[in-house]
Amino acid sequence: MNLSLYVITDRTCQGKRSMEETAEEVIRGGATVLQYREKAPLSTRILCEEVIQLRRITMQHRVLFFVNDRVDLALACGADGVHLGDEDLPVPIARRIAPDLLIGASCDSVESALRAQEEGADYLGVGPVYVTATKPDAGEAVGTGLLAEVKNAVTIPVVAIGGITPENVPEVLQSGVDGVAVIQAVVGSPSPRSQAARFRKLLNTKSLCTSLPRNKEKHL
Ligand code: TZP
Ligand code: MG
Repeated sequence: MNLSLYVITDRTCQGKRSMEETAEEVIRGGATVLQYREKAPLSTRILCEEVIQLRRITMQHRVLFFVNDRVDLALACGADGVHLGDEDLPVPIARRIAPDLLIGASCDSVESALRAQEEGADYLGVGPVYVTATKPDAGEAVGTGLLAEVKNAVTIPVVAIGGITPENVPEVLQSGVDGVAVIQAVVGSPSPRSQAARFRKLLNTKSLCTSLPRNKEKHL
């Protein structure tokens, strides 16, 4: 499972590009995961149509596709996984509903990381590492020190998130994380494709591949 360049969609950052075009661009640039994240109050029908489109694109390019917050939508489109935070379904309940989905959990401390691992999460999103304007309620920046602490405390893959740019990627990678999750620096860039390629180059993805548990091997 290659979580190294984990790009998250954001309608408010993508400018004039459509969601589908943005997805194609970032994947062509080298994203290894696409996550659909939508915070606007759109109908479930619209969200469903969008995730189906993005699932089709990610299938074509053989990259992982995760849906933020919504287990129902992840199942509806046949996504590889779902990413859950504190306000979403608890990991054990999501696991019961969707035993074959990969489940990611958001964490901001060693305690919450250990709890999520114990509850059965397949990977962790830790942050915000740096100050970010993209998620106003993200809380205080945790810094790269916490990334290293979490990485040392857990055995599942860890993805850093929040304010990550090509400039700070080297510092983030020093913590030993398995990948970086990015919105603004890729989706909000004038050229999402070349910006993704720039990240990809800095990430040296071979060394960041993590093996999957046996029952999840159908996911790349
Ligand atoms: N969760 C923690 S920070 C964040 C999310 C979704 C936003 C990341 O966006 P950006 O633009 O890469 O800082
Ligand atoms: Mg959430």
